Amino acid sequence: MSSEILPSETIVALSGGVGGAKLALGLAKHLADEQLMIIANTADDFEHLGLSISPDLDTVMYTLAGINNTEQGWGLANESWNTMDALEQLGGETWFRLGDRDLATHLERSTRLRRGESLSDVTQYLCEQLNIGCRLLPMTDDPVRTLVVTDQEQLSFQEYFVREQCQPKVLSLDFAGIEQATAQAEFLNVLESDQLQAIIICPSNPFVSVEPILSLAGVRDRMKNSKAPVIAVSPIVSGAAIKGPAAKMMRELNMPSTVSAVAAYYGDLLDGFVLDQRDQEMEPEIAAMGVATSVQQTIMTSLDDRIALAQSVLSFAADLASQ
Ligand code: FO1
Repeated sequence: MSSEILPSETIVALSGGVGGAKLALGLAKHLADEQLMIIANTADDFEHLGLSISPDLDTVMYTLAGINNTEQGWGLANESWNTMDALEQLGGETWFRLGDRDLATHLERSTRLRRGESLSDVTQYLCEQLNIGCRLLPMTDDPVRTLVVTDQEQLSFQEYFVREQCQPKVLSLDFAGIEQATAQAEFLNVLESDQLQAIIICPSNPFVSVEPILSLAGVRDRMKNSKAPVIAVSPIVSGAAIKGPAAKMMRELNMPSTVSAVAAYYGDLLDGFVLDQRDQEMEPEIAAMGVATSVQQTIMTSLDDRIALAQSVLSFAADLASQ
């Protein structure tokens, strides 16, 4: 088995927030900066308190910079909440918690976007300031917004996720703006590149974190046509999401909350699927879909776990590429 990745070869990782960011960090520890391109979902983005908030981009960015809040899973470590406290006293909106230091990111992003810079340029600028070497890009520079149609009302993603704590029953999901949006140009180019070594779908929510990226015009076709293997890492372990509402959403969308249902959801896009040791009994079912499988320890508690899973995924990709 060869896990050797040549310097000129590129790995693309598609990521949502927390789970994706963990694997992205593991990949960054193995690869040279120029080898790794991380594409973050921006359909969770929203405008709040007059600011442009990009939660998944920021979770990945803070994680790569080593300044993320590991207990919360989002935001910055060593955060203070004076602005939120003061806002509360004034009767302002505080259901979406923006820490004092995190606010600096949203202020700088919003100022630059208002000046006419693209989200890609702003993200690159912020990454440079935080000494992040690999490429982190939004899936698109155009606005795409997830709308959650629930049994009660239609909600923006953050209203559903944070304000309503994922309680309402999900009937369907809609990505407003997806048809008008153009996938990030560098992302589209790399999907057509001979240098592309693997496309890794991180263990992120398939429906709200990965699906918006795949739904951008040209992305799915280029992934299917790429010679590089497409490998997904399951965000579901033993029928439960490692974090977030993926399993609950699956049941509400009339799917069993299993790893094979995740593999079936991605369908013929996949060459390989990484499932957790605890779901080993599902391996034959996934193999029967014509997808190569790799059983790993996928729960990433420590930095060593992130590095080990990334190594396994890269080895799996190298194996599939050599077949
Ligand atoms: N998640 C929460 O559960 N509560 C919050 O108050 C909250 C604030 C927040 C602020 C900035 C940011 O970048 C992310 C934030 N998140 C918060 C996380 C985030 O909204 C979700 O984890 C993602 O959208 C899901 O990937």
